Amino acid sequence: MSRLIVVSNRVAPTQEGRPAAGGLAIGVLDALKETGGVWFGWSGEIVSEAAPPVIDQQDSVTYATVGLTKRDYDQYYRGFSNATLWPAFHYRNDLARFDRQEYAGYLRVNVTLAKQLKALLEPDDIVWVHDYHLLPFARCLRDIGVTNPIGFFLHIPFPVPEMLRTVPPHEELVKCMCSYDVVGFQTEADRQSFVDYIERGGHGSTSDDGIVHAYDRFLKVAAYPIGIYPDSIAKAAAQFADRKVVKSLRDSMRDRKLIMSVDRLDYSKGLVERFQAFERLLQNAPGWHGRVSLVQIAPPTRSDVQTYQRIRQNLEGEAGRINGRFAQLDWTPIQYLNRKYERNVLMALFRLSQVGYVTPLRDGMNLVAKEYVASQDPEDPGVLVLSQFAGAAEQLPGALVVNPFDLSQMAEALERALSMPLAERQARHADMMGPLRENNLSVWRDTFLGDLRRVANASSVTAKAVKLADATAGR
Ligand code: ADQ
Repeated sequence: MSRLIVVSNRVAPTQEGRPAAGGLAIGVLDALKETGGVWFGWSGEIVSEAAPPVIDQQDSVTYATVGLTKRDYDQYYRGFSNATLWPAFHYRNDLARFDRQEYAGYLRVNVTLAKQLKALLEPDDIVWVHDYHLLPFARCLRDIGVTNPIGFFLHIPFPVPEMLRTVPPHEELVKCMCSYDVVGFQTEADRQSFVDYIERGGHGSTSDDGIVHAYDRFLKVAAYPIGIYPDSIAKAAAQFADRKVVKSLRDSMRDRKLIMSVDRLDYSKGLVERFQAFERLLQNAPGWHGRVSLVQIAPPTRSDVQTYQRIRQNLEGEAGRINGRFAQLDWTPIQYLNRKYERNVLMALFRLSQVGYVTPLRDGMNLVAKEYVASQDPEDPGVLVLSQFAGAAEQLPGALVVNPFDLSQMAEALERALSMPLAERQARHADMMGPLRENNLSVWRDTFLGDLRRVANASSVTAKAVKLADATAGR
């Protein structure tokens, strides 16, 4: 089988800082180990001048990492990726800024990385590129003569055309995306947005089986919702129940109910609205005073991007205000913890809680929602309150789905979750575990790579392309 080459902004993507045992890293690593291959990307380090990749061979997997100069980091990562694309793709164009120099830096880094990767490529390798930092990467590889099959998976939402058009180089970016052979999105809605942009803008057409013909290219475009390994999460959640931090939270709760939220500290996660909806619950239902607490775990990320400093201040302000309004000597309504926890400990904390409160304003998938469900004790499961704007909402039919812009609805859902009878909780949990098992992380990876390999084997895409081309030419 041909080697797999994985390209992502960070190698073994960390939630900024330390190696993640997170879903993506595990899923991709398994595939790399199976076929052998290379994981290529930024090391996370800032260097004084650009240098060739550092190679670290571990069994069949080669890690090839490069540093970024301060200028590259500022323009490519902190600038265009995280201050333009991230907010706009999460429908926060009010927070997005565009700077031509930063965009030039984004393209420059993509070109440099592509050149560095080319030196490591063998003729029958297949290349799998991840996320918004690398939208133009295939185009950069094609420009220097690389003809290997290249696939792309976008982990964040793809916005509707009107929103995408707020990013000034939108057309160049979409054109670049058409240099891939397979483009994957988290949800049907994201796929539809991409296709709408192409079709309504008159840039191309789509066939029924998801082959897009645009800018003289044929590519397969589909939704590949990312999954988790629910059974290993369930096992870890049970095994880590007697860790000190888990026990001490359990002891401190006594017979109080626990609502649990875990996110990176990011404005897309809807944290302020979430606190305010909890406040509304306490305001409308005084019977819950002293009987329920919200624990929010949210370690800071991208803290050198200005909007991220503001969200932290906002959130701390809100937690303080709400606690000031309702706290009693022996009860703090909101515990806001600004730090990371070991992954398995988080799963045990999920299992301890009666409600998983996951209400992003916009999210590609949101793995926390899936992890919360998988962590539950099937005999006595907690209830998931989930935003309709998380990709996960398409797949978790047993959740109480809410609109995170409607504080009253969220407060009502919390109350319903806190009071839900056991039989209903069990039924809802079972409804979600089935789809989580059927669409686990291996399915995500294998479906995507299966499609990409079909392209490699002179494939259905090529055949389709010829057919489509014939049809277009009226033959
Ligand atoms: P994220 O925006 O980071 O990911 P999410 O999908 O929820 O969001 O993944 C976060 C991961 O980090 C989870 O596995 C979670 O357990 C872990 N995590 C969160 N807070 C933590 C903490 N305090 N300590 C330790 N671990 C923590 C992006 C997209 C998502 C998409 C994923 C995967 O924004 O929409 O679901 O990629 O494709």
